[in-house]
Amino acid sequence: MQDAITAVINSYDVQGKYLDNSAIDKLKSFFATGELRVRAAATIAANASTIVKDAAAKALLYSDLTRPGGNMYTTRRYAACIRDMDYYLRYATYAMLAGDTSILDERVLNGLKETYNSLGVPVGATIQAIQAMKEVTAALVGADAGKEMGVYFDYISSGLS
Ligand SMILES: CCC1=C(C)/C(=C/C2=NC(=C\c3[nH]c(/C=C4\NC(=O)[C@H](C)[C@H]4CC)c(C)c3CCC(=O)O)/C(CCC(=O)O)=C2C)NC1=O
Repeated sequence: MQDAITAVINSYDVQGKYLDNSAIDKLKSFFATGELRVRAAATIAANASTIVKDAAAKALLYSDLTRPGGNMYTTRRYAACIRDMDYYLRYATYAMLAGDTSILDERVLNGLKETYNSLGVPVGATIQAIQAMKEVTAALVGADAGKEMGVYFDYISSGLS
């Protein structure tokens, strides 16, 4: 896993260079948003189950998915879906704190699409659920932190599509 700082350092280290202005600007903007990121992570942690529940209600419930034949039908599959949404929220929050997407590649997206395809989990509906979490989260943490979280919800969505 990388963060915004190690990402900059690694890329300059392989070139054997000191940080230039563009690297310094990247670090400055990461540090300047540090307080915002930590506060957003705390708010999300305190409201995680509400975020997942509200997003599921918005995007998934009372659709064909929850009726017989749908991928969320039966308590086991319903619970697996809600659990997956919680994974996406938790890992998007880690990535937002780190200011880097590498944790999403390594721990979430690696092999996920293949798993979903083999189990018949609908990717389109999953992306809608992730986008609903993006909206619900932004309403909770405010526009600036919401935009920051949006980067990582979108990264998961495009990794799935
Ligand atoms: C931390 C990283 C991580 C992720 C992301 C993850 C996802 C993940 N979701 C799974 C299943 C599943 N995922 C869903 C999800 C859904 N079905 C729908 O219709 C909805 C659109 C959607 C919820 C938004 C369902 C229903 C299953 C069970 C499918 C089945 O067994 O038939 C499985 C198969 C194994 C299992 O059931 O636990 C994995 C590996 N596991 C991990 O360790």
